[in-house]
Amino acid sequence: MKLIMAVVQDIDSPKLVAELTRNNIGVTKLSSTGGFLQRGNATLLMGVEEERLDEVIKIIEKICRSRKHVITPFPASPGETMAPYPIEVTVGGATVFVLNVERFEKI
Ligand code: 2BA
Ligand code: 2BA
Repeated sequence: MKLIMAVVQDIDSPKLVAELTRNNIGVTKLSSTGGFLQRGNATLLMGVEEERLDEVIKIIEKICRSRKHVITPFPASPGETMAPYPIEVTVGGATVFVLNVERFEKI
């Protein structure tokens, strides 16, 4: 068994959870925050049999889109005189980790 951890954009998560559930793939959604943008995103945990791994990755690819965000950084310190200027950041569709599961129990 494998544990897939996927960090996805909030906006894609309801559709992704629905599609995974429709395909009988167990999923748990955690609310998370990206370290760089400090904005809410979603981390999905999916425990799946190894033979369904590619199927799950394909579903994630189908639903999750990369998007550009323009952010205006705050000044680094209160005394900072330089005006912060907007920068464009591309947030990927999903950041996916696949881990081996040593033991899986439902109690
Ligand atoms: P939920 O996904 O909200 O599922 C609650 C219960 O609904 C499940 O209990 C199961 O009895 C049923 N259920 C889930 N998906 C179903 C489906 N496609 N068709 C019919 N019935 C379905 P549990 O199996 O004890 O799971 C409890 C919670 O544990 C789940 O909440 C989910 O958050 C998590 N979970 C279970 N299996 C998982 C897995 N393989 N990967 C990640 N999280 C899992
Ligand atoms: P954030 O950390 O809020 O990052 C959002 C996007 O900002 C990133 O998109 C990337 O394009 C950009 N970015 C991140 N750190 C940067 C930096 N130091 N300098 C310039 N630009 C930077 P993604 O790479 O697609 O990541 C989306 C979200 O996935 C991240 O949100 C984070 O929550 C998670 N993530 C990405 N890589 C990760 C990793 N190696 N471990 C854990 N979580 C990760």
